[in-house]
Amino acid sequence: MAEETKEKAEKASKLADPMEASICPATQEMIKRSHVLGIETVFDRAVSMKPCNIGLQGTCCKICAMGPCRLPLPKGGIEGEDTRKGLCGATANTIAARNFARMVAAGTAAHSDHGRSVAEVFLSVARKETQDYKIKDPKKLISIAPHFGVAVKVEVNGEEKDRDLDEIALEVAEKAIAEWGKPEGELAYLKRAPKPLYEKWKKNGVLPRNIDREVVDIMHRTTMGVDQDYKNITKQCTRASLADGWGGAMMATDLQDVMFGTPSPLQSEANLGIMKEDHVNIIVHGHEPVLSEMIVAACQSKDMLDYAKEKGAKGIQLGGICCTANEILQRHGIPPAGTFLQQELAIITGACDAMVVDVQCVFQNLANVAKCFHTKLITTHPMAKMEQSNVIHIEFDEHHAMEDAKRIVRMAVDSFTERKAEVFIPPYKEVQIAGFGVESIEYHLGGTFRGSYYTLNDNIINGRIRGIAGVVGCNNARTKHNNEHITLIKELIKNDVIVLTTGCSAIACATHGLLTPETAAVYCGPGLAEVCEVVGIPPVLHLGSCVDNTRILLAATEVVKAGGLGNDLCDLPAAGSAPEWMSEKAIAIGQYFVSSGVYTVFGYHMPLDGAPVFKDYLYNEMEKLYGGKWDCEPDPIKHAHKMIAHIDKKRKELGIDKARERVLMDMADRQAL
Ligand code: NFS
Repeated sequence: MAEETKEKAEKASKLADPMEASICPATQEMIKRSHVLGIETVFDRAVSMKPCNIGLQGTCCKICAMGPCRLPLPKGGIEGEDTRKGLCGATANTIAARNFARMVAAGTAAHSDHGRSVAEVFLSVARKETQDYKIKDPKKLISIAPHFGVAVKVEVNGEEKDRDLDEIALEVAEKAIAEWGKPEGELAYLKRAPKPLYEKWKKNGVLPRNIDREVVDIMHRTTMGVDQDYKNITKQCTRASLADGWGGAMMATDLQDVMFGTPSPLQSEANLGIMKEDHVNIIVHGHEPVLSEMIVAACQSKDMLDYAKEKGAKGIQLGGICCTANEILQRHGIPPAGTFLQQELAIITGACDAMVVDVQCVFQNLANVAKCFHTKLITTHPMAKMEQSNVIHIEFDEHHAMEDAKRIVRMAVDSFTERKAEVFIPPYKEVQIAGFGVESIEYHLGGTFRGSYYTLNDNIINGRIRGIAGVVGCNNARTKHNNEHITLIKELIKNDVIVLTTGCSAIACATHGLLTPETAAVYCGPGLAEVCEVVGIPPVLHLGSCVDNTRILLAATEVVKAGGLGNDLCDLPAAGSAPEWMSEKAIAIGQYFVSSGVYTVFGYHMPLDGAPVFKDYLYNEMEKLYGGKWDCEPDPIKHAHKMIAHIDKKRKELGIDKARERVLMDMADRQAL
C-alpha cells in the first residue's frame, strides 16, 4: 500500500501544476482534464525533462565526429585569458556563433520556403494552371509590381494606359520565383527599406544575393573548419536574416495578400471555447495558407454543410492553431482555437474531429494524443509526415486544391459520427478585433487630408503615444504559458506604448481579451487611451502570422516616410520583443529586426551565456553597424521597462521628450480639475 502511494506521489510530482503552467483558464482546465484522462502533454514533459545546461549556454559543438565538444562557462566566470577550446581549437565564441548562425539559417529557410510555396502557387495562378486560386487583390499586385521592376503602365499610341493584369501577374510571379536562386544582383525588396538603412547594409557588405544562397552560405561557413571569426559569422547571419525579412517572408505576405486578399479589421473570437460540441470541429494547424484557404472555402460550401447536417451535426466549426490560425483569422474571421502550446489540448477536448497540419510548429506527440480519441490527424505536406500509424497523409496539390480540401472535410464529417470519449470543451473564449496591416493602419491612423501615417506620427510627436513596440513570437513550455506576453504587453500599453503583434503572441493577446477597443480604457495610459478612443482601435494591433512581421517592418518604414521622427528605422521610438520565443524562426526574425535598426529584447534566455564576448557583440557592438541590438530579459516587467527606456532615449534624441512631459502634465492638470 505504502509502495502504491509512493508511486502515485512520484507520478503526480512529474505532472505539471496547471496553475503554474499557464495563466489561461482554458489551458488550466485542459491540463487538469489531461491528468484525469492520464494523457501526457508538453506541460508534463517540461516538468519531467530538464534542458541541458551546456546547450543552454550555446557552447556545445556537434558539427564533427570528434565532438560533441562541450565548453560551459567555468563557475565564477573567466578571469584572464579564456583558454577553453574544442578538439580542433574552436573557441566558445566560435561555437556559440556557429550554433546561432545555424538557427538563423533554419529560421530563414522555414519562412522563405513557405514563401516559395506561395510564389509557386502564384505562378500557377498567373499561368492559369489552377482554377482554385485567383487574384483577389489586384490593387496589391499593382502596388508590389514596381518593387520587382515590373511596369504597370504601357504606352499605346502615345498614350499611357494600364497594363493588362494577367501580364503583370505573370511577370511578377517569374521575378518573384527568381529571388530564391538568381545568379547575380541583390534581392529586389531591399530598396523598400529607408535609404540610410539600405546604405548601411551596402556599406557593411550584407545585401543578400538570393535567398537560397544565403542559407547555403551559413551551412557551408559553419561546417567544420571554415569560418572561425564570430564577427564574420554574425555578418552572414545578418545577410541571411535580411533575405528572410526583406525577402522570402515579405514575399510570402505580399503574394498571400494578392491571392487571398489583404486583411482589413474584422471581429472574431479566440480560445478553445470556440469549439462546439454539436458541430463538426476541424482544426487547421501549421503555417501555409495555401492549404487552409481551401479548407475555409470547402467548409463553407453548401455540399459540405449539407453533408455535415446529414450526419447529425449542426454545422462545421473551423478553428486554427499557430500561424495558420492567424492567416485565416486575418482574412476570413475564422477564430483561433489556441496558441502553439494548446495544440494537444484541442484534441483532448474530445470534440476535435480532424486536425489538419502542414508545416512547422507541429508536435510529433499529437499522434499519441489523437490515438486516445476519434480524431483524424491528417498531414498534408510532402515535407512533413509522421511515423505513427494512426496518421493519415493526404498530399495537398494546388492543381486540385478544392478536391483535396473537400476530401479532408468529408473525412472530418465522417469522424464526427465516430466520437467516443466524453466531450469536454472549456467554456472560455474572448472577442477580438484582428486584421490590421500596413494599409489598415494608414486608413485608421493616417490623416486622409495629409495622407500616409501623419496622424500616427503626430500622436507620437505630441507624446500621446510614447512609442511603438512589436511584440511577437511563440510560447515556450519553459515559461508560464502566455504570462510573459500578457504581463509585458499590459505594462507597455499602461505606459502609452502602442503594440503591434503577430504569431502566437497575437493569439495570446486575443485569448486574454486585449484585442478590443474597449481594452484601452481599462489598461492604457491616458495618452494612448485617448488616441484609441478617438480612432476606435485596440491598443494592441494584430498584424497576422510570423511571416507578417514584415508588415511591422513596412509599417515602421511608413512612419519614417511620414516625417518628423528621423530618417531611419533606428531613429524611431520603437522596440521589438519575443518574450516566450522557442523557434529557430524567432532567432532569424530577431536578427533581421536588429539588422534593420531595432532594439530587440527576447524573454526566457538566449543560448549565449557560455560565450560572453560573442554575446557582447550581439548585445552592444551590432548597434554600431545597424543601429539595432539584441537583449534578453526573462522578467516581463523589467523587459517592458528596458523597451520603454530605449523608446525614451530615442524620444530624447529626436528632441520630442518635452512634448510628452507636457501632455502628461495636461492630463494631471485635467485630473486635478
Ligand atoms: Ni512563429 Fe508560427 Fe507560434 Fe512561434 Fe510557431 S506558430 S511562425 S514559430 S510557435 S509564433
